[in-house]
Amino acid sequence: MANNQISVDDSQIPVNIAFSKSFNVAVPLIDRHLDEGRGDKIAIQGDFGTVSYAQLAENVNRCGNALTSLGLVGGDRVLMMVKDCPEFFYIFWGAIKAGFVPVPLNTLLRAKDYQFMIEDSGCTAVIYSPEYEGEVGPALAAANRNPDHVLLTEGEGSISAVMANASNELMAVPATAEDDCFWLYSSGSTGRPKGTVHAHKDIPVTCVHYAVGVLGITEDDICFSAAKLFFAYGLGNAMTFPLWVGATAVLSALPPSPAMTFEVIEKNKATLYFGVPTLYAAQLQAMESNMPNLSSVRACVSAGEALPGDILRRWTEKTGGSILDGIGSTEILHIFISNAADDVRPGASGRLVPGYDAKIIGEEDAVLPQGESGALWVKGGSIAKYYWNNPEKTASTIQGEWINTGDTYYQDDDGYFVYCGRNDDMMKVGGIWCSPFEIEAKLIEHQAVLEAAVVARADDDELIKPEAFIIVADGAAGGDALAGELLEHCKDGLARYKYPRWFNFVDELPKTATGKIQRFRLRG
Ligand code: 3UK
Repeated sequence: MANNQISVDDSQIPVNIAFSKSFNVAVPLIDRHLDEGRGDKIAIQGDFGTVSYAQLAENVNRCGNALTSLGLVGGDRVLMMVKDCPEFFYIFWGAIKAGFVPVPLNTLLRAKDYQFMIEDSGCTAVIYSPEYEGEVGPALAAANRNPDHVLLTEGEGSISAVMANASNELMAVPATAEDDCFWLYSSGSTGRPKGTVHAHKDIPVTCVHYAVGVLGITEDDICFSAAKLFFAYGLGNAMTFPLWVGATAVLSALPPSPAMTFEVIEKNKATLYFGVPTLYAAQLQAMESNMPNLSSVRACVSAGEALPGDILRRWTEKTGGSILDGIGSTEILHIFISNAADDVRPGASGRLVPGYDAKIIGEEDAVLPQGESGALWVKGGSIAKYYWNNPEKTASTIQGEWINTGDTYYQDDDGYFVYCGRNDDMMKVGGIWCSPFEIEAKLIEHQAVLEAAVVARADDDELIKPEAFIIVADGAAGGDALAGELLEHCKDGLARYKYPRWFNFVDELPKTATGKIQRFRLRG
């Protein structure tokens, strides 16, 4: 292979990957395509037009040089609050190629969240799309440290302006496959989000194991992900996977909706489509009045939360196609248990993706026999190295080659893995983490609320949403009026998917002797 950076042992594809001693992942994912004659091929397309592999490589070099010219040094973190657009690619890969560590952040977050990440990461640079000024500006103003460089993605003084004056040539900074490469923040049930540190090699490992091994991705594919690039899911779907094989990524900065996804798929003739269960449910509903032409799509993928068997059944009825549900995580970077085109089990996450290993653990660390449910631990080459600034969490989650997913699973008689829920109180809403503690804290801010508990409840489509149980303060009255007020209160201060969908006013909340709310007793 060009650049002699990575070789795949083809006797054991897709399991064993050997990395050369010096390995900067920007070389096989960006530069290799020029050596392989793909310069004129479209790497990225969308409303902004097209970007060829040659243009991509040039802009990555310009961006790497621009960051260096600002004075960044090796290992410096570059926080990114960037919408899905070509600049996301330039900044992410420019940073990696020049020896810096990009940290894409969820663009749906609020100022408080960004403030924490600016402080926690010790970042040198913050780069953001102008759309997010309303949350990023106050976060920067409130933070207890000032990153040296704060730049917009476009306009005067932006990273694009610095890039315009930078050289379009750059040699990749030497690195090893195991070196820190990029971070993603992952949310926990209590406390703060955790900077999840990934190595250079983790990207090719997910590409080989899942994208090639399960999806059979080739350079003829056109990849469209409704999940944005800042999620590990979207980052693979619409960036690293197509860049691995020289395929085309389709980007849209619009919020995902049935209309938007149908239009993008039809217009771009997407061949691989990546969604989340809530969106598949909404698409099914929209199909009642407007049936899209999905004939270009050869595989639909779902991840982020469990895909209810009924949604899959209705999707097949309506479209004639299937949906491949698979479970992935930020820590393992992408999908490690999945259904496959020729092997779909509705209501199950599927089988191990070749290259990964799993065990289900019960009391006292015993490995449980097939059929019994317990904690799912996974082993594989793409697992995060550690959590930034958080040795305790690293030690309890990552043990040797194994990582605790935090999920409860069992393996059925036929070997399929079946999801049973989280081992903590966290919930996924539309595929995005939601902490009950965060919503409770917001509710308690309201003067009419004495105590609050938030739990996960399944809606009519078997999809999880937050439900609130409230004890009102003296002098306040529960009811529709207060519920409406609390709804606005939550929408005002929390990321927009985090508000409770149901409010219950109660006289007491179930608690342990030590006063801990027993959320499991509130679940319906
Ligand atoms: C849950 C699922 C049942 C599960 C992700 C694809 O979701 C991703 O990463 P996150 O870190 O969350 C991980 C957790 O989400 N989950 C994800 N997929 C499924 N539960 N069925 C599923 N199919 O609790 C897991 O531990 O946000 C998904 C690729 C990369 C990813 N990072």
